[in-house]
Amino acid sequence: MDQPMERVKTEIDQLREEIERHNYAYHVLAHPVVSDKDYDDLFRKLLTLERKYPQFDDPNSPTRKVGALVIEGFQTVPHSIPMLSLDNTYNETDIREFHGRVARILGKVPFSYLCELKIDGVSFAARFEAGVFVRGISRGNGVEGEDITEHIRRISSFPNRLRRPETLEVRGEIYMPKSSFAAINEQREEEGIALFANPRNAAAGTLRQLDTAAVAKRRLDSFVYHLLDPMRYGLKTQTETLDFFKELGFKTEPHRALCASVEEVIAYWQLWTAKRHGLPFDIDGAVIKVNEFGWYESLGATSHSPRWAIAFKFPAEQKETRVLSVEYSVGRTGVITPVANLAPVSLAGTTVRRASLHNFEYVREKDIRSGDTVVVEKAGDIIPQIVRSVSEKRGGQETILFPPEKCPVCLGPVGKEREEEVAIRCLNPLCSAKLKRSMEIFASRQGMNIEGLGERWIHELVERGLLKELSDLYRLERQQLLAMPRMGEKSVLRLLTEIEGSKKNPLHRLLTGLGIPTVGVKTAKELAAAFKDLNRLKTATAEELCRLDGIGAEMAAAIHGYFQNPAVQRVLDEIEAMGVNTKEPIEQVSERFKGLTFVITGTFEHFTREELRGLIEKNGGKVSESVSKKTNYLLMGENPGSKAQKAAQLNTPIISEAQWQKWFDQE
Ligand code: 3BD
Repeated sequence: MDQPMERVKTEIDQLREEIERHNYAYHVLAHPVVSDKDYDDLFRKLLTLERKYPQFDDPNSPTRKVGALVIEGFQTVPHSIPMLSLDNTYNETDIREFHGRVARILGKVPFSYLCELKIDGVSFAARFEAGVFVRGISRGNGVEGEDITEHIRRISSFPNRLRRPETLEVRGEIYMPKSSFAAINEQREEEGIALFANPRNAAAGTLRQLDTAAVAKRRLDSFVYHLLDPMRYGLKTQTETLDFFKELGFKTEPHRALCASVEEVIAYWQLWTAKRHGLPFDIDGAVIKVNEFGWYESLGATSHSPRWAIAFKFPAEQKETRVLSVEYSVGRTGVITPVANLAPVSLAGTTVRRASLHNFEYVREKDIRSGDTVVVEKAGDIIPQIVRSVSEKRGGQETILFPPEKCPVCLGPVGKEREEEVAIRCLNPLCSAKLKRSMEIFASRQGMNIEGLGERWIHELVERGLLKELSDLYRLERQQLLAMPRMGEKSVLRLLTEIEGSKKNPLHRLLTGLGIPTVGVKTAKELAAAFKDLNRLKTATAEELCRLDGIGAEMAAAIHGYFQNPAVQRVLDEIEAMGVNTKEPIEQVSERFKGLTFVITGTFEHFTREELRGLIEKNGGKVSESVSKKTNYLLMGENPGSKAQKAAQLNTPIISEAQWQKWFDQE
């Protein structure tokens, strides 16, 4: 390598290392040491360098944590040694029996138990060579699993490079935090897609996706708890192994406890039976392991599980209550969801009053009736679920729930949008419930951020016929608002100012507020940054959309389909006609070209003209179409047109691609 290239490589390596350190501080220690802005700057700098110098590509670069990669299918990989199962118990008697057996076999030697929380996720194996992550495998049938390397790479807290160049294999659990699970299901309910039953299923579903970017988007996380061949690293106990993991940069579950007796083990299990709901992830019990590896051999294993460890599971918390009534609620996309109003019960730390019945398939399968006594449980310990109805307790007053024949809100027609869908929707595009939900999303903080325009006002305005579609918001008049109950001069003025002010929002807020299927804040920002202008985005093909980071084929199709809808096109035209900004402002990174006007001509080896325009504008310069006396530089590529002649006549300085690159290299 020549010297400048070596310098680039060193810079890339240093940036990767620095970003990895920040990732560790943020995702593992939960103690960020830099601001989001500084982190972002480092990340962008690395991205730019990696794009410019693809020869230094590395699949373990921190930039890959967020990069999209669609794999073609799953390869089957054998495990280096089979992944064992664990024996299960649910009560103290069984755990004493387990201890009795261990104590009998070990005789008089002193030993202790290490108690770990049992993460309710999906187990995996990960191999490292000289400190570099090389392969990740799902548990599969324990003997062989599927290659999920690219998925694991995208788990934020997972170390793609260890802090020491060790060659080793670890095993652990991939899980989805409760908060991510709740957010994903909320979105799925809105979209009429089947819900994940619990965080474990959601994690497993995410790992089965060919679009590996889903891992980053759905925020999977991991803990490691097992090392193959620990003696090779001089480790003698599970405690030491977990400390070793920490030193290497792995995330380990922090609530473990070393116990000297079976009484302490039982106390640990009782403690966590009570406290489990306070954790940010699901656990389904504790895993009790003999701490000293030295005793493993004499304890041995059955054909499928070791005799030195056992899973001590929690009973699931369930309660009986009554379905008082069932409401049919209509979402933004028209999906009609039956929701049960329950006699309040306290369950897993909160009072449960309502439970979604999801859809009418679910109601029919479980034969849940209004007035039934039902068993409720919390899925993922957050969302109350009706597990079953207690039909023995029926008194004859219960009513069977049928799918509605018309929309409960607008009385319009209902039906399925696609045959395979379970969701039944209101098909009336003018349904007021849909309009209200759309308005709420439009005005929301992450959307157009119209303060003061909440559920209540939207309800009033829609009921009074003042809002019939999104753009009507910009047609509201002072007199109309003053005629509303509890609306004084001041609040009317404030609301109108907020609405007027929202016209100046950047494009990404408009995109978020439109509630485009699959598009949240992050994707909206991505789309706005890439297309800059709603009119360009509207005409983008699915392939163009797919090329963006974080947008897979499914999302691209959904976004494209949305903009193809004539009703959507009409609403967007109306919004634009009302003077709402549809452009994303250019993000200024420097003022180095302030006051300078460039003209671009010809074709370039390393840049598209759009990219060059972007670079000039970001740095404060202007780009104009034709050369004049006001032109400061002509940026000239191969096969320039007549602009080059004009520049020569006017003595305009001409910059070649090589010179241009030098300008930027010297930074
Ligand atoms: C956890 C085996 C041993 C290494 C075998 C002792 C059964 C799932 O937090 N330790 C843990 C956890 C799981 C474990 C072991 N320690 N095995 C452990 C585990 N802290 N969840 N498991 N597994 C992992 C399983 N998975 C699917 C089907 C059958 N068995």
